[in-house]
Amino acid sequence: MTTLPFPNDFLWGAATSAYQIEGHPLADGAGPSIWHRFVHQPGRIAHDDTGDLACDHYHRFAEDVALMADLGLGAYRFSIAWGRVLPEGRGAVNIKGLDFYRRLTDALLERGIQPMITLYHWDLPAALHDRGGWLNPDSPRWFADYARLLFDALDDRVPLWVTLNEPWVVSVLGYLEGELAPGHQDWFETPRVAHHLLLAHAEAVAAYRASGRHRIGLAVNLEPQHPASSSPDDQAAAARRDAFINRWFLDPLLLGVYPSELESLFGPAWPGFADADLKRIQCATDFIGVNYYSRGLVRAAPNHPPLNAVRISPTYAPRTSMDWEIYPQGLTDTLLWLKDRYGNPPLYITENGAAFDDPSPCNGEVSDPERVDYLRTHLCAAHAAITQGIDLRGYFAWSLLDNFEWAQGYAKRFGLVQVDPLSQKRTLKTSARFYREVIGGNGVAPSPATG
Ligand code: GBH
Repeated sequence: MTTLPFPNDFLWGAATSAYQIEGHPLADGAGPSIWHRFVHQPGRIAHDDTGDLACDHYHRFAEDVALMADLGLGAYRFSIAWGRVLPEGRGAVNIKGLDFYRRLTDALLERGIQPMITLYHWDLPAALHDRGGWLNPDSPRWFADYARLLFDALDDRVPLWVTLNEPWVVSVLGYLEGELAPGHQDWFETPRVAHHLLLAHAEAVAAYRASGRHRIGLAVNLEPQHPASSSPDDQAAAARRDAFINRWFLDPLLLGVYPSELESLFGPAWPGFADADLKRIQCATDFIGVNYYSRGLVRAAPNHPPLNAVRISPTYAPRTSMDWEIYPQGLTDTLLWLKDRYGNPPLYITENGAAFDDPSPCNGEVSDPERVDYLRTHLCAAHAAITQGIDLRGYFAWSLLDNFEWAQGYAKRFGLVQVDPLSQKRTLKTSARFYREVIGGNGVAPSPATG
């Protein structure tokens, strides 16, 4: 069986985020986040699950770093809870919170695992939300000040930084659909939040250029949008959704303009933005982080403003337990699209993975053949894009651990490692062993080896 080889210095990693794994969100003087508030509102989260304990990573990080070393990871992407470090979001520093991330970073480095730090994975300090949060025009400066603090504390040891995770999700699922914190449903707020997030990214990059010695980028969720039929209405709906999801943040960042479709979609809710802001936003980002899970199959839906389009679930196709279609070709297409549209930027796949209903452990292992298959086919898809000239530097599986899957709580499981939410016991899944082999061989076999 031939193995598809990856580039020599390719970085193999896994990813998590603070609120999803750490637990103890108020420990050691931390300030509450909008997520802490949100999960404690009844009915927001499936089964009213919370991140109060999550994977107890705050206390078990050493054990988890040992697991990472056991898998042979070369890198680990984690996020910092802003409110642990700055309980009020700005002002006084909480040294105990900062120390947690210092100890985690040092534990990784001792095992030869490169840290990739995400500064913002959705857990805005509640104190800042009370001042308007991302709607406040000062929010980019708050973020840059927080970022500078972390650069000063950790840049000597951290080679890769991500400013924001999925600003589209923050803007649209947090402020338009209300499925995620802070749970607003307001067309007028959404483009303003998006704009402040872009400025926040730009301000943090500018701060990094003044003192940072390594590389900084942005992580975006990308999903090709395909029409559900050949009808012109469905085709137009898919094109609208492509501008809305895939180009909203990358066009201004890399081309200096918002997609023109957005203004017509939002109509009176689109505020129009100063040229000076757009100049500032078009900043030299060192890499783009790609979070890829699936594609969208789109149908025109006149009664669904602002997009007048809905995503349908293709019942004939294989899907994960999130009901997302398994569509590896979309990863190849997405990576090639980035190369063609934006001039071959350096890329990392900062998230890729799947939720399945895993069985209980048997003989000390959890059998998850569907996840193995998902990883294998998506790694092959990434490899196909590499052979066509994209500049892919690394791959981070989502996720290291079964964790708190936001609005879905603990019911949806993305981990390479199973975590029993009661006993906190960690058990490797077959996919973890599969991934260890991929890392060890720096390559992937296109189909299961036989004999
Ligand atoms: C990621 O976001 C998160 O970064 C991570 O924290 C999370 O645990 C992980 O995925 C798994 O969910 O067609 O309008 O319904 C998820 C990115 C963006 C993927 C929205 C699904 C559907 C858009 N998601 N997308 S829509």
